[in-house]
Amino acid sequence: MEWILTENGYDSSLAATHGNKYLIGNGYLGIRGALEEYEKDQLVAINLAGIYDQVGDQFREPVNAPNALYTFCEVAGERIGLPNSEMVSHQITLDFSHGLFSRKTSYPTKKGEVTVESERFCCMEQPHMICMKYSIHVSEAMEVTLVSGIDADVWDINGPHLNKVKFASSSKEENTFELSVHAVTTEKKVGLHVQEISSLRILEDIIPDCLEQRKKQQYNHEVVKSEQKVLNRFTISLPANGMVCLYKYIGIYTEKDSTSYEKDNKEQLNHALLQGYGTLKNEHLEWWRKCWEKDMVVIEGDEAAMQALNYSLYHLITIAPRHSKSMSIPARGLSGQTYKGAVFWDTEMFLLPFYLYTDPKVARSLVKYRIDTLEGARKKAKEYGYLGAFYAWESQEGGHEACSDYNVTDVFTGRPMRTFFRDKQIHISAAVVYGLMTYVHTTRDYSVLEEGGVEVVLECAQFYYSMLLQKVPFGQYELHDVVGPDEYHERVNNNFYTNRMAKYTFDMAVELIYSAPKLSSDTQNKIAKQYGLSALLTKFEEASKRIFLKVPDKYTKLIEQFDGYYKLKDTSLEEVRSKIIHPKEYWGGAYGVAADTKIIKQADVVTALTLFRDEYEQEVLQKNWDYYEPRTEHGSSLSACMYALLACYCGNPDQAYPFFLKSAMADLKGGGKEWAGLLYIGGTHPAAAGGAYMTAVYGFAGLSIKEGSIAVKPCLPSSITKLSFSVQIGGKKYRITVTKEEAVAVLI
Ligand code: IFM
Repeated sequence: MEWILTENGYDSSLAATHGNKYLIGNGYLGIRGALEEYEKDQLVAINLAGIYDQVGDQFREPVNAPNALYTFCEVAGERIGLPNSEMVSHQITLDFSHGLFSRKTSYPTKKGEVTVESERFCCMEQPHMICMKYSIHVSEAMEVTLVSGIDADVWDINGPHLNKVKFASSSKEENTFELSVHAVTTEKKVGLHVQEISSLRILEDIIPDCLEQRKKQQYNHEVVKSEQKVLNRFTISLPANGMVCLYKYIGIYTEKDSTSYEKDNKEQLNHALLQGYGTLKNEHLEWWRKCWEKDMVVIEGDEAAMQALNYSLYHLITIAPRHSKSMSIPARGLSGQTYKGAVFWDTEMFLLPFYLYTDPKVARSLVKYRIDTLEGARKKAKEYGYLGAFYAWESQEGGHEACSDYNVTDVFTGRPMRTFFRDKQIHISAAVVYGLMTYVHTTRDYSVLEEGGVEVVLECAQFYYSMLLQKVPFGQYELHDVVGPDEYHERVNNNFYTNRMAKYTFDMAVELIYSAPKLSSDTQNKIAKQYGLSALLTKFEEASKRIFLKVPDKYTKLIEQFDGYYKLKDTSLEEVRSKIIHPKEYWGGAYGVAADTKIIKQADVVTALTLFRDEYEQEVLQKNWDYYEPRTEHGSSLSACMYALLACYCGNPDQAYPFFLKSAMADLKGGGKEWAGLLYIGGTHPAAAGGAYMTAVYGFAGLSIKEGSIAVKPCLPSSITKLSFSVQIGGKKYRITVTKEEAVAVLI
């Protein structure tokens, strides 16, 4: 099985898009699909997971490591490379079945044709390692200079983050060279070490059938250092049809990885050199082969859907924090610094299922991240005058809230706009509980509850309890002044989704209090001491019963998104779009084009109905789908999959299909919103990828788990004749096979 994405020809305006689409990564780092000669203007990034830095009062964001892939060539003293040189052909390729990026570019020069080829991969087994092969082939005899090293002048949105940059260089044995850079971040002075060992090979006369001739390697070598770069320059006289090839082994470590990080880095590279490029590549390919054997979703009858879905899974696999026991995934994966590298509700509500079913250790790490950041959530609740835990809307390491009160810049005035994502999107805490309890119910790994999970649930329930308002005439509990998933309507009362998720949180807290006797005596004592459990139980049971949930209208079967939604202007999406003055203007906020209309940003009521479908008649699900879909902009990549899922739950897989494809193709096709006001929000879309997976598994295969037993029910769209995949549930592995007529789950 081989899945290859290819782009022929060159268009410099696509550098940002290709950076995302051709991304490779291994969870520790992500490398944008940028060319080796690119510099920061072309958004080159080796984005590091979980290392954040703030410069002055700018947004805090993840750090991009010095770029050790930096390589180009010179002919007759002239630099050759894109975007500046004329070329005869150019191709980039992502083999996403094996996590391999490659490129091939031919340039006409005065001396003859020069062809540059490269291949790179991030080692999956050794997350600190990147390998690259770079070659220059010449058609005629000529002198070429291959320049390669480390560029510390990296792309930052709110940088620069790298300080005290120190370079070192040395020659190892024959034809092998070492370069390194050490830098520290601005805010927390975290040390970062990037090292490369490169090995040069000159191949002459490479006409087919000739054996590689390893003659004495003839070249001049010098090291050039500038303030921001350290480079090896190799000047070689190549005969016609000659080729020079550089193998680079790149290691990246930070002080957060180990106390002896520089030493560890050196050691892994020395070992890599002994193994050699071929061995490392084979190990890498084997890792992917095994991974697909386990995780591929096989779709018969619809090749495009199969490719798009597995491309989405490729992205989820490349950003999984397998190297950590407590780490989550940013909303834009490891594709750069957009959205401040922050973790949103995307993780729990959209990404988690894929990891739960394919790699529960990763799912545990995502859940543990929330447990370990409870302190940050407690602080945030206190800051707003509430009890319990209010998780960060945009969470960085330690639960640090990265979302500012002025998160968007107005395109018209250039002034910061007051936004309410940070203080009003309270549904985030319920998402954390949803993720944690889904993990527990699916894996039956109760150890996370012992390790702080119980506190997370109780504190989130406390938070909602402390926010409840009691309506005098009816005694119902309400949640006012919130922002639901539809961010275009701010500060609303009784958002249906939010209230339902708060109720869910109370229910989970009640469930845990009742099952407390099953926990270890240490945990029981700890929580009994910290919380008056019986008083909490009474409060939460009461809250769950009395929280106000809008009910479907008797005649229309519709559920109002929030109080007063029906009074808004009922206009069309086209009409709202026609009011836009600036292509990057923000649709929400005080003056947003959607704010006074019924046009919503993303699935809201539909998300709630998807999650709690069993509580409603099918007619309610369908009527709400029909009502809200034409009023949804799908301005967030999280939206389409919820419509796809609900359509499946209504028994309409063909209605679901285009929404499924939209999610699965979010990064293949691009075209998503790249700007919110003047804030760049481009990058990859893991939540859409996770949503596509959810649609296949929960929607088309109808997988559900109730009290530990699994059920499947076929709901395939016309184009798909058969669907099969494996899942791990409760420590057991199942192979699910779905045809139009039947769905079966077999224990494997
Ligand atoms: O979490 C989402 C939010 O719901 C809509 N805007 C983008 C965020 C990150 O994906």
